[in-house]
Amino acid sequence: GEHERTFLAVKPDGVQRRLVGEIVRRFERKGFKLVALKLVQASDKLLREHYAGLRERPFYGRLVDYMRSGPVVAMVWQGLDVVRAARALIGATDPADAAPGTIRGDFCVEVGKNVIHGSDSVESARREIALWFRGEELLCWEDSAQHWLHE
Ligand code: YYY
Ligand code: MG
Repeated sequence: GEHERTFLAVKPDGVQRRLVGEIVRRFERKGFKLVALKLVQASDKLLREHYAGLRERPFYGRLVDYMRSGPVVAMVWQGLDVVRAARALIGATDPADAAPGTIRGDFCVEVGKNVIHGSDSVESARREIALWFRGEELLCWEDSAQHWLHE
C-alpha cells in the first residue's frame, strides 16, 4: 500500500561523485515521500549485519570495505509499491546490465562501484530500516501531493 517503506543508501562512490542531489531528485520527482535521511560513516559491524545474507560470497569482504571507504547517505522513502519501484529506478546490480535511464544505467560502469543500495523486499526493508535508523529519526508528515498521485 501507500505506507510501504524502503531503505536506500547512496554508497561512498555516489557521495564522492556528487550524485546525492541527482539521486534524491529522482525519487522526489517520481512522487515518493522522504521520511528519513542522514550522512553516515558506517561501521564494519553495521555493514557486516546489513550484508549478512551475502556472508558466504567471495566479494563480501571487499563489499564491506568499499561501503566503509567514506560516508554514505542513508534514506527511508515511502509510497505506493515503493520497494519494487525503487529497484526499477535503481536498475540491475551490474551496471553493464542496467538500462539507460536507471541510476546504475546512467552513472556507473562496475558492479563493485554501483552507486546506490535499495532494499530487495518489504521484509528486507523493515530489517534494514531498523538497522540504520532509530524510530524517532523516521518522520511522519502530511504529504499534500499524495492525493494527486493515487486514489
Ligand atoms: O541488491 P543489489 O545491490 O542490486 O545486489 P545484491 O545481489 O544484493 O548484492 C549487493 C551488492 O554486492 C551489490 O550492489 C554489489 C555487490 N556485488 C559485487 O560486488 N559483486 C557481485 N558479483 C555481486 C554483487
Ligand atoms: Mg541486495
